[in-house]
Amino acid sequence: MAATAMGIEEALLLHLQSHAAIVDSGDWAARSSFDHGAVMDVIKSLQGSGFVEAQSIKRNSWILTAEGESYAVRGSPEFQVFQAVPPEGISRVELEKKLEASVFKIGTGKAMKNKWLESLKGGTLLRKVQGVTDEVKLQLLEIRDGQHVEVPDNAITDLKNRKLIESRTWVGYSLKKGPKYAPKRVKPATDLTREILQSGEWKEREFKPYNYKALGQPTEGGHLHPLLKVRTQFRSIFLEMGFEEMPTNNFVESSFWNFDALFQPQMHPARDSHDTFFLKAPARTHKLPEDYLERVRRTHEEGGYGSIGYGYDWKRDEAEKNLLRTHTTAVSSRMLYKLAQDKFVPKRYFSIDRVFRNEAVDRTHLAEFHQIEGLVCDRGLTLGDLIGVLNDFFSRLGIKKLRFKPAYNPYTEPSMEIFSYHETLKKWVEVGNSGMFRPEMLQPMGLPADVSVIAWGLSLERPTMILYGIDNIRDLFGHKVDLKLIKSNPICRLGIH
Ligand code: FB9
Repeated sequence: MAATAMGIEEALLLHLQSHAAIVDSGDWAARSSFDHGAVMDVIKSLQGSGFVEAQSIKRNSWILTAEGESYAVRGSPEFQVFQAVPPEGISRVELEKKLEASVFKIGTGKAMKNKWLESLKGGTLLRKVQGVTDEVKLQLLEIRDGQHVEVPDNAITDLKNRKLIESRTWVGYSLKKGPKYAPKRVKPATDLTREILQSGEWKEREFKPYNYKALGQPTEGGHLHPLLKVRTQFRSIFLEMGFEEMPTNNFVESSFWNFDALFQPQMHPARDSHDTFFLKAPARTHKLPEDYLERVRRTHEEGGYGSIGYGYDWKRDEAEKNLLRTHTTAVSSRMLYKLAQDKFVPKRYFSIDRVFRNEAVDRTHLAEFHQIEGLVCDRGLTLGDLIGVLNDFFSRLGIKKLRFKPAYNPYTEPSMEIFSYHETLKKWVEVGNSGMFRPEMLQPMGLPADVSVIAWGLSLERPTMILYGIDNIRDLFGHKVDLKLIKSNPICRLGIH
């Protein structure tokens, strides 16, 4: 009978009113036909509020396995076999037909061992005794009815080895009145309500003590994605270094600003759809600064500003093709062109935003990532200035030791890959790329001849993966992001190694 906790509590407190103790909660529950599990919960709660004092008692008991249950009902396999052997004997084949496979197999073996049956030549089975008692079934029934004390230990061992029974540790309580015992428990009030005040009940009512250490309701707040946390840190480093953020709110760009303005030739492999996402609609852009475009054409075709150019036939319609920008350097070209339109002032610019490359997806590459780019535009800047600003920038990331490896970019000469020794990974990690923008890029824009621009770039995903110990970029981006990581991850400070 499913009794409520309240019913059990009252019965239990009432019982203790007239009895010094309840020695065994299991027996008491059985006698009071309460579910022992429910009784245990009530005892725990009464113990919690001092109404009872309870000691846990353990008892090892045996319960029947499913196989044991079936034999307790239908008899042990050896007994079933014996029953199935007629006094005149029976062939194994015939006998097998009469019994379940497992019963036949186990039972025959056991019956032979018990010298209940004998096997004649030719395989006929014959009874060796008139009748047998199915001790095993009786023992199983004893155990099932909790009377395992009646079953001799060797029989218990035998039943256990035959996986017909398995041990169970039964846990119960022995309990007596507690310091706060009362025949009826009035739940202490948790709130000083208007009713309790008006009724004056507050005078005698017990109040639940305030748990000042109680943790408030967890307030579900928003969480910054690790990428955005690291972006915030890169932003503050750039701003502290006096850089201004470039507007990057245009994923769609023209080939002109993404490639041509950067003196990247129209036959460069990066400019075909294997590497770049071109747009079907709007497929082309027509708003390009005509005079500047002509200078770009001439520079690609025949050079100038000390350059021989590429000497190929530059096509306007190639430059008009729209694409998803492959680097935020496209934004840098727009900003440098704008800078060249007014009276020159030195500038420090940075950008952190998405770029798109039609690349094979693998552990560290997706078709899009966030590029971080910095550039310094001033008169007479040298490679030394670039190395200087790189050391300053990366030192603020906690990356002290840098090494530079000559590299190639269509829009910078000289160019350098940047490496830093990663203490925990115990190896040199490529942490970015850099260079000095070519005069073939800067001069057509109209920047003064003595102005040079040093620039560098890296990704946001790589440092975030390293900082958060994320091995696969797919765990960082998209629907597979592990929200727990987002919710639980601490702010991993850049610069702290
Ligand atoms: O981010 C990269 N590596 C990196 C950066 C920081 C970092 O921090 C750790 C906490 C300590 C760890 C690793 N890389 C650039 C290097 C490699 O991962 C590289 O394999 C992958 N690169 C991306 C491009 O992949 C095709 C990272 C991405 C990248 C590469 C170059 C640029 C920007 C992003 C650039 C540039 C540039 C050059 C000259 C002038 C202007 C811009």
